[in-house]
Amino acid sequence: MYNPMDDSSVLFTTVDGDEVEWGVSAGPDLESGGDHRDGGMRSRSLTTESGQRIFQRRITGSTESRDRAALELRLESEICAGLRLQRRYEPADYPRMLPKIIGYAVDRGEPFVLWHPSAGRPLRDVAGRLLVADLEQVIVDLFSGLACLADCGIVHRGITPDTIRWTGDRAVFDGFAMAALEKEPRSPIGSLPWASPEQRSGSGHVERRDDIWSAAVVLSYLISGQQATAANPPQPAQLGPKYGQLLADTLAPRGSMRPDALTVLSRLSIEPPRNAVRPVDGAMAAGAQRFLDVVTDKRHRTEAAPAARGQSSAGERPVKRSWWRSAPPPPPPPQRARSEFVPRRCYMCLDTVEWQPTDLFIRDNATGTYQALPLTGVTDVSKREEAMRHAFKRCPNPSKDAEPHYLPVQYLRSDRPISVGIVGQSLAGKSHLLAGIMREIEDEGLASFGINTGAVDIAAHDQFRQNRVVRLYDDRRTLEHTQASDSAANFADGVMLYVAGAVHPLMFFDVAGELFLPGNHQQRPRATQFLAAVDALIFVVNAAPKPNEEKDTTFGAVLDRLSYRQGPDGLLDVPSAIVISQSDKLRFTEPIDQWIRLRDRGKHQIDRDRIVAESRDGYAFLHGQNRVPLLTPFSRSRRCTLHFVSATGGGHDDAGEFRFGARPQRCLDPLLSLLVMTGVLPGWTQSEAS
Ligand SMILES: Nc1nc2c(ncn2[C@@H]2O[C@H](COP(=O)(O)OP(=O)(O)O)[C@@H](O)[C@H]2O)c(=O)[nH]1
Ligand SMILES: [Mg+2]
Ligand SMILES: [Zn+2]
Repeated sequence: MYNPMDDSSVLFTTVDGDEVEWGVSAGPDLESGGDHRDGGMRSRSLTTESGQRIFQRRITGSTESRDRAALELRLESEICAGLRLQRRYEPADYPRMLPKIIGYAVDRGEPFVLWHPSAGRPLRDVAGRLLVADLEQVIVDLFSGLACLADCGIVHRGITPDTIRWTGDRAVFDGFAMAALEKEPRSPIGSLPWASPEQRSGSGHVERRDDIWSAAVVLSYLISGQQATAANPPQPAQLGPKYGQLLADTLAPRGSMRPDALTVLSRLSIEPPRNAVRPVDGAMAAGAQRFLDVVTDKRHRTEAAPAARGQSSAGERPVKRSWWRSAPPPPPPPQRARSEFVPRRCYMCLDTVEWQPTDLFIRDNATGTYQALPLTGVTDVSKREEAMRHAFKRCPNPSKDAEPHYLPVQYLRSDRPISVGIVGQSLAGKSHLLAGIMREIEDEGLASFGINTGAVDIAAHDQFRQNRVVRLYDDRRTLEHTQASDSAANFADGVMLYVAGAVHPLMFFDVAGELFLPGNHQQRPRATQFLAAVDALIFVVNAAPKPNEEKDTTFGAVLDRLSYRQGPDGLLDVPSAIVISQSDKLRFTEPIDQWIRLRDRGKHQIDRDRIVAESRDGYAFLHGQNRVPLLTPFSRSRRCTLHFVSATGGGHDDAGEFRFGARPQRCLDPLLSLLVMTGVLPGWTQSEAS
C-alpha cells in the first residue's frame, strides 16, 4: 500500500549524509511552469517550525509508473548537481548566484529535493527594461555561474528568462530542474528559442557549451526586449557593436565553435570565479597514480619476457603495449565436418563431454521429464537436423558423481563456449548482477553490438527468468539469498550468442569466493576443475559494504588457483572484470555519480577511452577506501577492466520490495568488455593512438 506523504514533516538526507526530520507546514502545489521550469514534477513551498522557507520539488506517488522512471532519473540529476556544488565549494566560497541544496529523499514513494528558495523575480519581468549597469551585472553573474557549473561538470540545460532571476542588484539561478552531468548522452530537451540545436535533437553528449547558446539567447532578449522565434532567430550583430562582439560566436551552430563561459568573462576583463575543489581529489589522485604504475609495471613485465609473444597459454598473443587492447580474434576454426565438434565441459558436472549422436532425448515440457529420441529410422538429413536442434544428450558424466542430467545438443555442437565465473563473497550482489545482465540482454543491449541471443536450454532459462529476472524487475521484489551451496561453482544460466557467423554459448557460474579460502579442502578438486575451464571472470565488489561484511582475501585465493594459467611474464591469461556492484548506494558520491548515470546503449561501439577512464576511477575508488586486496585481479591478470554497476538503481524497502520499480544500470558493460577481451567482439573503437 502506498501511503501519501505526511505533510507535517519531511524526513530527508542532508548534504553531509545525515538523516533528519523537520516539522513543516506545506503550501499548495505551485502552478506548473511547463516542461522548462519543473520537468513535470510538483513544486511547493514549505515553512519550517522556525519560520524558514524551503522550496521542495517532488514526484508524487500517483505519477504513472511509465513516466516515473524518467522523472526519477531527472530528479536524481538535480540532486547530483546540488550535492556536487555543495561538496566542491567551501561554504564561504559558494557561488552566490547558484542555488543551494538542503537535502533529498530517494528510494521511497515520494522522492524529493529541498532547496533554499531563490530571491527576486524572473528575468522575463524585466526584459528590455534593465539599466545598462544592471544588464552588465546579469552578464557577469550568468557567465560566472556557468563557469562554476562547468568547473563542476554540471550543465544546466534549462537557461531561460524564467529560470534566471533578478534580485534588484544581481542575477541568480533558479534551480536545476533540467541539469545533467557533462558527458551524459543527450536526450532531446528544451525548445526554441532557448535550447541549442543539439539539445533539441538530443544527439551527442551533454557539454558545457550547450548552456552558452541559451545564455546568449536570454541576453539578446534582455537587451532587445524582443523574444526570438524560429522565424526570427537572435542576431548578436543587431545588438550593437559592444554586445554584438561579446556574443558574436555564442550562437555558433556547433558547440565546439562557441566560446566557454571563461572566455566570455575574459572578453569582459572579468576575473574568473574561484575554482571548485573536488573533495575526492586527494585520495583519488593517489589511487589513479597507483593505477598507472600497475599498468606500466604489467607492460614492462610483458616486454621483458619476449618468449611470451606468440605462445601464451590461451593461444593468443599477449598485448605488448596496452592492457586494454583486445586479444586478436582467434584464428578461424579449421574447416570441419559438421560431425566434428570440439569436446567441452558439461556445465553441470564439469566433466568433459564429446559430441556423439547417441543417447539422445527430448524434453516433455508438460512433465519436465526426458524421453528417448529414436533417430535410427530418420534418414532424411534435414529432418534429423530439425529433431536434433531441440534434442538433449544425456551427459555420460564419466566421473559418476552427479544425478542423471541432459545437455542441449546445440550446446555440444556450437563454437567455443565462453564460461564466465561470477566471483564474490556472499551478499556482494552476484545474483542481482546476473539478473541485471539478463534483463539488459532482453532489452536488446547486445543486439546493438550485432549480437543476437537465444536460450541454451529453453526450459532452464525460462525458469531462471521467472525466478530472478521477472521477480526483480516486474514483480519488484529483491531476490532471496541464494542457498548456501557446498559446491564452489554452480551453473546459473546460459545464453547462445550469435555473432559474426559464429555461435557461442555464454555460460554463467556463481562462484562462492569463500569456498576458495585456505581450509576448505573438500572443495579443492571441484573448484580446480571449474577454474581450469573458465574463460573469463567477473569479480564482484560491494560499493558500500557494511562493516565486517567483507573478507577481502577471497579474490587472491581464487587467483592463486589459476596460477598455472599465467604466461611467461607471470600475468594470468584469464580476462577479468572487477564490478563495483550496488553502486546506486553511492550514486550521489563522486566519482560514482558520473559513471552510474551513463546510459549509452545502442551506441554500437565500445569506447576505449571510457573503459580506461572508468577503470582508473574504479581502481582509485577502491584504493581510496583501503580495499587494495580487491584490486588483485587487476594487477595479476593481463587484461582486466573495472566497472561501476547497479542491478537495481536504488534500494528496496524493509519488506524487500522495490515499490516503484528496480532498473539495471550498466550491468552489461563488464560483459561487453569481457566479450572484447575473449575475442568474441571485434574490439574497442578508436585506433590505439596513445
Ligand atoms: N541497492 C542495491 N542493493 C543490491 C544490489 N544488488 C544486490 N543488492 C542487495 O544486496 C544483497 C545481496 O545481493 P545478492 O545478489 O543476493 O548477493 P550474492 O550473495 O552475492 O548473490 C541483497 O539484499 C540485495 O537486495 C544493487 O545493485 N543495489
Ligand atoms: Mg547469490
Ligand atoms: Zn554432466
